[in-house]
Amino acid sequence: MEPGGYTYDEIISQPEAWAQALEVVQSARLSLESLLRTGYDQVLFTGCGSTYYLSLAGAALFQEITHHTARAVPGGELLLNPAIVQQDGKAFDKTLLIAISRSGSTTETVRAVEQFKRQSSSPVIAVTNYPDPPLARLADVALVIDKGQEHSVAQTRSFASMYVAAVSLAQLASGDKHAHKDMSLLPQAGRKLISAYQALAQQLGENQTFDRFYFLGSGIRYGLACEANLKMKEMTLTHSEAFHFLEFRHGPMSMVGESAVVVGLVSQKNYPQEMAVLQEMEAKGASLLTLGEAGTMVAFASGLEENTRAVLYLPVLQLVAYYRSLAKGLNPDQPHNLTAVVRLDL
Ligand code: F1P
Repeated sequence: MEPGGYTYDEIISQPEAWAQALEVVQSARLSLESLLRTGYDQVLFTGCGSTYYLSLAGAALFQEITHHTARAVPGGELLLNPAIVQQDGKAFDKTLLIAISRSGSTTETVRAVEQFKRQSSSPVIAVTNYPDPPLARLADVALVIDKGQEHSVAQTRSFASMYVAAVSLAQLASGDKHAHKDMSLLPQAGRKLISAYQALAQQLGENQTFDRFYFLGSGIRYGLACEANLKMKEMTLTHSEAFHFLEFRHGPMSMVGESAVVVGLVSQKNYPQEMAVLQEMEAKGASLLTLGEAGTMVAFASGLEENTRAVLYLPVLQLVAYYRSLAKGLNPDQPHNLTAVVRLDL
């Protein structure tokens, strides 16, 4: 396979994996609903690397639409510092754990779930792309999206498929019966988006005058900004960082100049405030890439709700990192220093 061949195929084919994610949640609906009815005080999302960022995005969305307390914690922190997420000193009596892992084998995530199950009889839902490894077997309900499986180390199709499953799960928990119909329009919106903006992603990705990227995202989009940032780091070895929109003014914008790209994962809800930050950065010399439903350089025009369509921020940003990686003579299929799964002797 030529350098980047796997990564390109995985990015372009991801709408099929989104569709399977929706089917998987639908077919597990009854068992999920009975777990969601068990009555819990908090939902904990956990994962590592990309799947920790997925946990950040999933927890924010879950809390916003169900009004239940939902938090994200890295697998390694849940394992080594569980007290930071335990309630009133009790173990996890009234906690629902949602463990996310492409491989289902990452040591910290698996060990953290094993420890959680030793400490409480609370339920565990796994979201993964591989059915056999430990995680799926440890869970009360395992949501397995095998079309998200990848050869590449950096997660693209896998992440997006698990994210769509997490959104669908949150919609189920909110009791919103209509959301599934809306979400079934996502794969087509994704295919349309990729063909409409692939050239723009290539043009930006291949522009070597840029040496730093900042990804701004707030609310349910912050975790996605962190993931887009990790793609840029993993695939292109570029200095990059993710921030909440308004946080960027409080110091980090000191780094902005002609060689910077500021990427905005713009919402409809706070469009004026978010665009104001981006316009200020453009005045300081930065180049912009704005993504959102409308009034942005990449416009989804999906007609979907804000909470339903956020996966649409990912494909173009994955492609920007892919094209930049190739332009720098790197191989996005095999990022420097990385392996597909981190296995530790803990
Ligand atoms: C987690 C992870 C990935 C990262 C790299 C190493 O894997 O940290 O997020 O990109 O591939 O592993 P997983 O638990 O989601 O399989």
